Amino acid sequence: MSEIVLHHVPQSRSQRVLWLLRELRLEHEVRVWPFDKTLRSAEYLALNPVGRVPALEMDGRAYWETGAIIELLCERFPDARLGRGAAEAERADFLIWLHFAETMSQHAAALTQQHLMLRDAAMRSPVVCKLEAARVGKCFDAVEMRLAREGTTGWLLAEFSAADIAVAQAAIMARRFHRVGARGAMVDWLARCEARPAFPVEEGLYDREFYEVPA
Ligand SMILES: N[C@@H](CCC(=O)N[C@@H](CS)C(=O)NCC(=O)O)C(=O)O
Repeated sequence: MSEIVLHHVPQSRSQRVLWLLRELRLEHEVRVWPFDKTLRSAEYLALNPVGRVPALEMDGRAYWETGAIIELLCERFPDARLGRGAAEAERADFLIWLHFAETMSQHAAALTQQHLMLRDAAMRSPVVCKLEAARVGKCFDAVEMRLAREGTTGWLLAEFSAADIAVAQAAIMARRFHRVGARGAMVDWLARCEARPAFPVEEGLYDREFYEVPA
């Protein structure tokens, strides 16, 4: 058995950790969980006490929270240069963008709940869907501004890093609810991210490319 085990739901935030493990070329096992109450089973709560993915088993213990797992993996395997250490000039930007992924994901998660989890249309709120989708758009604007900055190399930092992994995966979830549209630098960056050999192409959670705000 592999010493690193990722507990995963395809197309969810745990896709970020899977992508990072692949970029780091670490041997790992993936255990896929259904996106349902199974995540609240005693077996799973022992890995993540709030019953969310990802959870990562490593060093004989379980870690949770995507941002924390990404930081830990980058620090544990620094040769890959996917993180930025405390003494590095890019440290602050690395942390800001890595954790900004969660800001974007919160909107994508709210929209996923509205469009996919609330199966009865009467339970959905068009107002919430519209507001959350608009907030995704503001997040996309911030990414576009960063990627189109002067002297850009086409990545969030000077070179590809785990910040690109985190934000790109969040954007890949979020673009099902707000189109990236004419944000040209972001379109090119997403294409570059998805073309990386380590990018895990997945299906499972979403059944549509795009979810319109319900009428
Ligand atoms: N901040 C947490 C959020 C984890 C999270 O909410 N993951 C979602 C999938 S993207 C989940 O497991 N949802 C299941 C649920 O809410 O029941 C992290 O980044 O790990």
